[in-house]
Amino acid sequence: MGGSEPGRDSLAPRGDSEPGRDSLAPRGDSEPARSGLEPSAGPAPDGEPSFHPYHHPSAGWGAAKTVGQVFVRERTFVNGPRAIMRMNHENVGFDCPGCAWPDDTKGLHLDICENGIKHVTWEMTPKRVDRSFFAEHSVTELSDWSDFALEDRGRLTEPMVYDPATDHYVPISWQRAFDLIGRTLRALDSPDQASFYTSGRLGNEATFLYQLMARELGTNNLPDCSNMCHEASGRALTASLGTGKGTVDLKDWEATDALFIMGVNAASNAPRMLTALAEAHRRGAQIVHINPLVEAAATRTIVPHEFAAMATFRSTRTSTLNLQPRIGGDMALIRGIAKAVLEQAKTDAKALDQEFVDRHTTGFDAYRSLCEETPWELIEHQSGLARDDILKAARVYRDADRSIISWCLGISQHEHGVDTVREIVNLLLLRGNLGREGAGPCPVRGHSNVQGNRTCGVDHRPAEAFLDRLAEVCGIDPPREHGLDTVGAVQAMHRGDVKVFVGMGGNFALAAPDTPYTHAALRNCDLTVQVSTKLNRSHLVHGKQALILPCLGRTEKDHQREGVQSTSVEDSMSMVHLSVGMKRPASKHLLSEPAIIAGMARAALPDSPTPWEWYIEDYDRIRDTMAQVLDGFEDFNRRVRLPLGFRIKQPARELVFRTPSGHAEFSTAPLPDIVPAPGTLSLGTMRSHDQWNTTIYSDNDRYRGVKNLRTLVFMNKDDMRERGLTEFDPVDITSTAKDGSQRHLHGYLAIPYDIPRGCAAGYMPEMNVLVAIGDYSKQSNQPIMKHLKVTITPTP
Ligand SMILES: Nc1nc2c(c(=O)[nH]1)N[C@H]1C(S)=C(S)[C@@H](COP(=O)(O)OP(=O)(O)OC[C@H]3O[C@@H](n4cnc5c(=O)[nH]c(N)nc54)[C@H](O)[C@@H]3O)O[C@H]1N2
Ligand SMILES: Nc1nc2c(c(=O)[nH]1)N[C@H]1C(S)=C(S)[C@@H](COP(=O)(O)OP(=O)(O)OC[C@H]3O[C@@H](n4cnc5c(=O)[nH]c(N)nc54)[C@H](O)[C@@H]3O)O[C@H]1N2
Ligand SMILES: [Mo]
Repeated sequence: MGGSEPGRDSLAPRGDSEPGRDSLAPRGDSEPARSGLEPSAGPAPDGEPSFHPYHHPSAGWGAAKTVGQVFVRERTFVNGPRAIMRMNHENVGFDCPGCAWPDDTKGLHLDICENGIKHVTWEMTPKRVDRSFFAEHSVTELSDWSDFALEDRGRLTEPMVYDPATDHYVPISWQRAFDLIGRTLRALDSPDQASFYTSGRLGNEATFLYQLMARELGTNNLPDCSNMCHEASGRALTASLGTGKGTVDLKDWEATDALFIMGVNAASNAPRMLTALAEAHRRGAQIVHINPLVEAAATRTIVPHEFAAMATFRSTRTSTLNLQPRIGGDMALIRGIAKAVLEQAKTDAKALDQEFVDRHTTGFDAYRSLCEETPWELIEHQSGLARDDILKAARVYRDADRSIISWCLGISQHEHGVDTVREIVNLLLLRGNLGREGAGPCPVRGHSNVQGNRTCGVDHRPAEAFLDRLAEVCGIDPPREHGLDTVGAVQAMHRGDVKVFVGMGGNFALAAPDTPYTHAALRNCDLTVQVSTKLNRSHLVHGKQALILPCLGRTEKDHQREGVQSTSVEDSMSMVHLSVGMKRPASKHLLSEPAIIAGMARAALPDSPTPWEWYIEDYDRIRDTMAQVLDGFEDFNRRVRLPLGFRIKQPARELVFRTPSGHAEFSTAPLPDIVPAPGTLSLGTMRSHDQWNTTIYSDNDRYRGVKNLRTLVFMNKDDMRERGLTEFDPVDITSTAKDGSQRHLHGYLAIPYDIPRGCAAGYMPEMNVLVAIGDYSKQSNQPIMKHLKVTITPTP
């Protein structure tokens, strides 16, 4: 693999938008244009871009081959497989740092997937970024490297501080780093001039300490990656059901009659779902995939741990019906299914669970009227689907005794994400698909502990009851006014209202919308602090003062005074369990995340009543405090050590609704008009198979048939023809924001793809250049990353 050499293109946009140092890259001088004119986050391509639609089952040998290549590339051929055997094992191993899909309840011994393995080996690499590396490369020079090249240099080894005189990062002791943070925070006019970001990898114990530190300082400025993924789901479920989470678990997946899988690329982003889909298909469950793209999980799979199937190439179907709505058309589709169910209920009482509706819900009559009043023509036009196809899905739903509806970013990252998730709940309520085995709503969360972060207090809109308990147990006086979320924090930094940014993991500079704007915002800070495992863009786009604080990864042993420590995580289905690292740390100078937080907190709050140092000696002590503050964490230390851990009770699962009415509440939002204006397209940004958010493993996207190319745009062939485009023609993409401002990408290559007319798709994080900071949903404040309004024209 090439790509680690300097001089690669940086992702950061060039020239016109921002004169910062990202744009110094003399793009294309050192190398001939690879794919397009715009830089990509990926490595140098191995060869020419190619596109051949993929017709094989997902997982299987393609995945096995990639895993072998990953071990070789990361030079972890001995340690890699050994670590994998310890992953996702009941309480003796570490939790896969990849996605939030739950572990197999039967304690399956190879409950792993290709992308989880990539993720673990990425962290386990023997390559190191040490002080000599930083002495050799200035920040200006590193800014020209690709994002792949930055992370590919390996693990960070010691704390570093930016030296403006030389433009290099130089070593700093942990204590001096903490002192700098403490001094800067104490000098602020108000604690609200600081913001504390969390990426969803952070364990529960560290999360609890992190929010405690922020609130003790006096701010609720706790933006997190949930603000960009499932904020809409949380808001919708809270409004409808009085809980911010899904209500189903894996046992429900095993018992359900019908699965509706909406807006998720499971084969790449939650690959262990493939096992559940294959199993469901084998026992005759119906599986309906709803996605503008027919993703790999919507065809066939070879179940990863079934060796006989691997040997004989025997695949299992994972779909019984695929529907391809237009981008943003899901709400209309769900409305159509509900309308069909209600129409049938006029002659067939069994179509509707009237008893459930009467007993447990409010607002049914208004919702029924709304469905009746919504004409089929509108539903067809807005969903982009023919009535007959919608009726097929309605039939599946009506014939199933138990249904689960599952979704991810294809539903949430929209202007109307909250309304759409509420519409999903409406549909479930009609047939009493809640509070019983095999039925309910099931958002698929992203990062491995993103759900646990919220549960343990990272929330810019904390509930009063939670703050009361925190105040009482921890003896602090937490602020009551809501804090800033991701978009709010970027805007506040841009204005100069927030002067300190702390990132607990993640890569904010690339993950957040409107890349040039976000970069300007970060540069405007007095101090940026990034707690990270690997070098990334957020270290190079920094404040006037900047720190890189390297931490232990999840695979690594965490030694503290009272012995080796474990941390806990919560998966997508509310299971909380322990994770214990087993590898020797990448460097002896690394600290654990809880220890880094405690160090920052003590420096910023010298008189704090919180026993920060004592907590770090033994994380059981943190858990004892958490047990007193958090709902559902009673007896935390004992229960988290049970095989498989414990499940946090979901009141809605027990048909207890903490809503104003005490019932599940139907919603009656009008259908939005999401059809693109003539000449424009709706563009969604998404992940390739070979990336983890801003971490790019290669320029390939196996299941979509793409090799050596990230600067691409998937288009309907008729939309291409209309623009005089053929495969691989370079195009310019212009997005128009709500405020009329425009953003551009040049020289992306057009790929004809099976996607509805009027729709287009390409990769994040590169396409964040097109997402205007002001284009967030009014319902959730989530950036609208799945529905950009764009024009696409041939590059002149
Ligand atoms: N390997 C790997 N795993 C990951 C991640 C990763 O980067 N790599 N990221 C993790 C994180 S943080 C998250 S949040 C999740 C993200 O998991 P996904 O939600 O699968 O993420 P995306 O790649 O953005 O894919 C969005 C899917 O929604 C579809 N879609 C787009 N617009 C619409 C629409 O309007 N309607 C419908 N019905 N579908 C639509 C797209 O075609 C695509 O299949 O994955 C997690 N798991
Ligand atoms: N256009 C567009 N933008 C998007 C999205 C989209 O679909 N479209 N998706 C959004 C979503 S859902 C999300 S979740 C965000 C992702 O946003 P983030 O969570 O901010 O980004 P990641 O790429 O997951 O972060 C990768 C970095 O995490 C650090 N890291 C890895 N492991 C650890 C660890 O154990 N501890 C610590 N402290 N650091 C670690 C490494 O340094 C690595 O460089 O992106 C969002 N941005
Ligand atoms: Mo996410």
